[in-house]
Amino acid sequence: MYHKDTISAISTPVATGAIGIIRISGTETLKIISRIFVSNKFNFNSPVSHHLYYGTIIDLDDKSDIDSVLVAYMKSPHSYTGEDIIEINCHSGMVVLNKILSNILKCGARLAEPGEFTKRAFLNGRIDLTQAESIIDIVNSKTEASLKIAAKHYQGLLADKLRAVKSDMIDIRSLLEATIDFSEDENEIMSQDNLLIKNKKISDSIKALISTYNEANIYRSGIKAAIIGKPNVGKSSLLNSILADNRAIVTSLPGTTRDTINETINIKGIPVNIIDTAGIGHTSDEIEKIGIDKTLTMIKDADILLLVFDGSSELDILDQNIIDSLPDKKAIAVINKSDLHHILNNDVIKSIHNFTSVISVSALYNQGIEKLKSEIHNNIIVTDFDISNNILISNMRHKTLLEKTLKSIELVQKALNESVSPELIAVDLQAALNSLGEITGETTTEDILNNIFLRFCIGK
Ligand SMILES: Nc1nc2c(ncn2[C@@H]2O[C@H](COP(=O)(O)OP(=O)(O)OP(=O)(O)O)[C@@H](O)[C@H]2O)c(=O)[nH]1
Ligand SMILES: [Mg+2]
Repeated sequence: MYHKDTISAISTPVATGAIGIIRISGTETLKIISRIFVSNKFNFNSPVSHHLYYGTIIDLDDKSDIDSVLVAYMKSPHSYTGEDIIEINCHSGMVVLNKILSNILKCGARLAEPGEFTKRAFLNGRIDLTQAESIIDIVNSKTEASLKIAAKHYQGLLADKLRAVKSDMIDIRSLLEATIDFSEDENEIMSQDNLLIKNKKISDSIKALISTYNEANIYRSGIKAAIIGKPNVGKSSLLNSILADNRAIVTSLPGTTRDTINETINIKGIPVNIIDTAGIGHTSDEIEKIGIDKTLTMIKDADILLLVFDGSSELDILDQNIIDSLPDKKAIAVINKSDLHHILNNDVIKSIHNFTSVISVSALYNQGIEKLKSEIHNNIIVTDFDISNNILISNMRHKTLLEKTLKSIELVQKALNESVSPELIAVDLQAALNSLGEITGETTTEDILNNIFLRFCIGK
């Protein structure tokens, strides 16, 4: 339900900073600001929209000054929410922000729920649901690539694409209706072919979008790469070398790393969480045993494994045991210590397990690290979509609904091929239209909408 009351919230982090912003949105916005804002230029009855006004926010009770501020007014419907909006730019500090907000609330505004400004923008038709969801992705973007994907959604390009698909579906519906009305029409066979072609075009477009999900989601959510291996092969040194930072303790003693250590880096646009783990081996040490248990969990959770070997020594039973227990997932063999005399045979490593690649590095001298990063990227990104020129699907909700739409469209295809009655085909077509509409928010239920907007922060 859309309660048209006036809402307010602090839209910037409640912390010390140069500027903090408090938003007010709703029909009472001007009435509220007129009670606490003193300014020479601001005409409280009809201020100029999209202008900044300098003045002072005063305390409602004792009329004392709270802060010198700049107030921006955005008149309905040309505002973020589509309602009258005031944004107060004040000095940022916990006390000042909260004091201004509490005065606004005293004047009759209600504290906004998380995402409520954006929800109103959606409910007032300023943006569709894919645009609203993209805002969370923009805020959470970890790399430029994920930002690019989200920014395109915010521009409404995904919604445009879905609208085009919808328009083709509506064409089919019209043709079906015509067939129902004029079933004796001699052009019936012609239109049947036409329908099949149009329907195929729809399913191709949906399939193309779905096919981008895995990679787009990798750019959005990132991947986990676990560095594993027996003790002392140089796992922590490798982590430090990849991060170009002395993050993990390195010693010449086996069993140095007890707990997992992880840091996220950007590898060609992918946020990769690199996890250093305790070496897997025989130990009677209680702490080391717990560390090894954690390593085994990390192996399960990781998207890709970097199995490190010491290239300056023979493969031994500890290495072999780890290889034997590798789960069925992507694993790169990293032959470390390439600066020392090479003893381990890389061809043997290649032959004993289906590694995606075998790379020689020297973690100590930072050699082969760029090649290893490229290899991680190549193993994760298979198609390498052109992010700048394509609309990619990175949201699970969108993917699930596209798959649902596709199922209905395939039923339409089957029914058309079997010359089922147009009335029945129309039922599957309507199901497809409904699923598609759920993505953009046209047919989304209130519960789902609430769930989506609750993921926003307060003030957004
Ligand atoms: N020469 C040489 N020594 C290395 C290289 N990488 C690591 N080392 C040395 O190998 C020893 C063990 O390194 P670590 O990085 O602590 O090894 P680890 O696999 O994390 O060991 P644990 O945490 O005990 O399992 C240290 O003395 C490192 O300096 C390398 O590329 N070349
Ligand atoms: Mg270590």
